[in-house]
Formats: sequence, C-alpha cells, structure tokens
Amino acid sequence: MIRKIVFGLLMAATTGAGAQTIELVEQSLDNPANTPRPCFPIPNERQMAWQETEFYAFFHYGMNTFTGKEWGYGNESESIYAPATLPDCEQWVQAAKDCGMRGGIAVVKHHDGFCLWPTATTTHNVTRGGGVAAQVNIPKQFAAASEKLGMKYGFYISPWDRNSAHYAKSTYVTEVFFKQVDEISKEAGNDQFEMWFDGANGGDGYYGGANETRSIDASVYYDRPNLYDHIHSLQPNCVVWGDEGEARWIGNERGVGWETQWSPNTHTSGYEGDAEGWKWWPNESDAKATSAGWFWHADETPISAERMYQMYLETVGRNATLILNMPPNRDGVLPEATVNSCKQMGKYIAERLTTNLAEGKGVMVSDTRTGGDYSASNMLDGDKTTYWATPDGVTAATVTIDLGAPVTCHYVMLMEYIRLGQRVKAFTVEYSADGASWQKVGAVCTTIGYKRIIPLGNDTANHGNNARQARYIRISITDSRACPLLHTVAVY
Ligand code: FUL
Repeated sequence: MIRKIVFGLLMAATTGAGAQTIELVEQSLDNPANTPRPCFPIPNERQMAWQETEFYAFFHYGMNTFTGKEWGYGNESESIYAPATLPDCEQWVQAAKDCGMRGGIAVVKHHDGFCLWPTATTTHNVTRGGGVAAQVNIPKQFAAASEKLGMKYGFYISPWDRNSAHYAKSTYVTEVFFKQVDEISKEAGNDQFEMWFDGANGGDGYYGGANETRSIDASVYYDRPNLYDHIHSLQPNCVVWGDEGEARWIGNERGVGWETQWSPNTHTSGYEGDAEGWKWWPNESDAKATSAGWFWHADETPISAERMYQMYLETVGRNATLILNMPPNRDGVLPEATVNSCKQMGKYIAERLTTNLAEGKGVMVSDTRTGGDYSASNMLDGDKTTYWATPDGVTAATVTIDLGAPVTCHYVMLMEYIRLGQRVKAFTVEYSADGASWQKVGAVCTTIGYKRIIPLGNDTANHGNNARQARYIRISITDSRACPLLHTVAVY
C-alpha cells in the first residue's frame, strides 16, 4: 500500500525580507518510479508558466507620450492626454507576436499617476482627457486584443504616484492603490500573467498641490504580503514582479543577462543569484527596442533586429526572460519602423532557433537513472515533461548527440527540468565533424536553468560567426547540485 503524506503546511521560504509560497508538494513513502528528489527551491506553477512566456513586450504609453517626458511630475492637466483615435492595442499585440513574443505588459499608470482606465480612485484619469480619451480603457482593450491574438497579458501599475494627495499616507495604499489593482482585474479579466511593480518609490511630486518631497519605506508601506496575496486571490496565474515578489530584475536595462544565472536566490545574492539560495526568484531583463526612452519620442529610432536578437541570446539564452519595450506614439500605434524591426526579429527566431537538428537523432549518455523512464532519448523527443536523469550521487555525466552526418550548426540549446530545481553548476560543449577531433566552445558554461543557448562560435553579436560543421555534439556536465535532469537538448 502506498501511504501518501501530503504536506499540511504551505512551505514558505524566506529571503529575510519577504516570503514566497510554494505549491503543496505531494510526498510518498514509496517511490516506485525512482523519481529524483526535488532540489529546493523549486518554482511554483505560475512561475513555471511565466518562465515559459520567455519573450514579451513592454508598452509604455500614457500622459508622457503627449508631454514628451519620461517621468511626469503629476501636475499635468488631464486635457493634455487627447488621442484623436482610440489606441490600437491589436496593432501593438500583433507586432509583439510577429516579433516572436508570447505576450505583453501594458503600462496603465506611470509615476505621474494618470490612469488609463475610468477609475473611481482618482479624477486624474482618461475620463477627463481630450479627443476620444473618455473611451480609452487600456486594461480592457489590451487584454481583449491579447486574448484575440492568443497572447498573454499583464500590466505595469506604478506604486509611486506623484499626483495623489494621499501618497505616503496610509490612505493611499488602502483607498487608492489596492483599489486600482482590483479595478484592473475587473476590467481586464483574471488571467494576467505578470504585474509589474516598479522600484521607483517616492521623491518630489505634485501630490495634490502640496508640491513637496515625500518618502516612504517601500519594504513596509505597501503592505506587500497582503497586496500580493490579494492579487493572487484575484489572479491566480499572475507573477508579481519586483521586490519581495516572484520574479526579479536582472540588474541592467541593456538586455544583457549573466552567464552564470541562478533562479535560487538569498537576500544577499547578487544579480547572478545563488546556487544555495532559499527562494526561487527567477530573472527578468527589461530593455528597450528604441533609442530614446521608455515612452515614445519624436526623434527615436528602433534598434536593429540583429541587436534584438543579440539581447534574446543574452537573456532568454541565459536563464532569464526578456521584456522588450516598444512605445506606441500619439496616434496610439507603434511606428512603422518599430514594427518592421520586430518582424525581422521574429524571422530571425524562426529561421535560426526553431528547427532542432537533433530531434529524434542518436544520443549516447554516460549514465542513466533506472526505475522509471529517464532515457537519453527524452531530451530529443520535443516533450518538456519527459527528461533524462542520472542516478542519485552522479553529478558529472556526458551526453553525446550524433546528427548522422556533418551539418552546419550554430547553437546548442539546453533546458533543465526545473520543476525539480535548478541543478547544473558547470558543463562544457564540444563539437566534432568526425568523432575523432573535438573543438571546445569558449563560452562560460556554468548554469543552465530553464534555458541556455550556447553559440558554437561564442559570438552573440554575429550569427554567421557561429557556423560550424558538426556531426557530433558532446555536452559534459562536470558539476551539479544533485543528479542533473535535462528535458531538452536542441541543436540549431
Ligand atoms: C523604471 C521606471 O522608472 C521607468 O520610467 C520605466 O518605467 C522602467 C521600466 O522602470 O524603473
């Protein structure tokens, strides 16, 4: 008889500053399939779904689009926001989809406090704008466009509010901010995948006419534990981004991830995370697809699709997600030049990182776990739920793929089965045309995590420089926190 013990408690892992709720882990005294023990911390379900979104858009649009500022002071007259036609959210989302993205996050309130939906919490909102402003409801319109195009949606709502007279008082949190979060859920529906809480909190502002500097202690002011619980009660699939949340900043806004990148973190971890970290706090990289600012500016130009692609390799390819900002203009659309760069980027992903030359090909491994199906072919079956594993205690192992004949390859892509934790600490990648002479790739090969892409020429800036003739690819895991588990190896 299998006696099952279900944890009666929600396990909480603390960072010292806050707590993370982990899904209930079902445990059994028997282990008939010899399933590897989880190597804690592990992601919760919504973090898994969030991670799989991989690459998504940021849309900064609002009062600043019309003033040309990046940070409004909060005293801007509502009439300045005067769109002649409704913002075309479907055009935004389509551009994101064509870029190879799986979702997007729209700003619905920036630090200036102007709300892009008809809120009851403040008069500083679209209903008092000019043109067709009164019909604007970004939470609703953006969510509807995303659902129509099969894309995920989320929102950025600035905790700092330079317009509100309540800011820095307790009434702001209870009467304004919590209620705004509720209203967005009401407008957008309950399937948000991420809510973005900016780290900019307090400073000078209008504050209802006080025109002064107000500061708060963000670690206690927003009542984050209750706020986040409240969000999850409304939005069970919504990862909260930011301090004490469920996803974190990567440490720069240039789209450059760290080559060593752990999702486990401790309170004192640097941006690379920490193999021994207590909290699953995965990495998100926010970067801009245009030259000027987060908001649209008349003199902006889009970055090239090659640069976007480099960012992708250096973030998604380094165990992070990439949120790339594309600002809509005063007509409520993305400029044509931005759309074109995005389309080209989408083509690059489709052409360069989609056809797995290793799928269904031969694979040899040094070690395979017994007692269940942990065979090497699981890495090449295109199924993320099956994985290869070594026996307990075996933390070094090799995987050799035989493509059948020498072919031109550019990248090796690896994915750990992170549902049971991030494990690999060091590995090497080699390639060979004949199985006799081997070349080692010069990249820093430490962590893998959710996804790692290794360019064979170690060049993230120039795709062509990575072309290599190879029949065999050998991955040697040399160190791991516990037996390694890989669910996918791809060769492109
Ligand atoms: C920053 C903000 O202050 C910027 O204006 C922008 O919204 C960026 C994504 O985050 O912290």
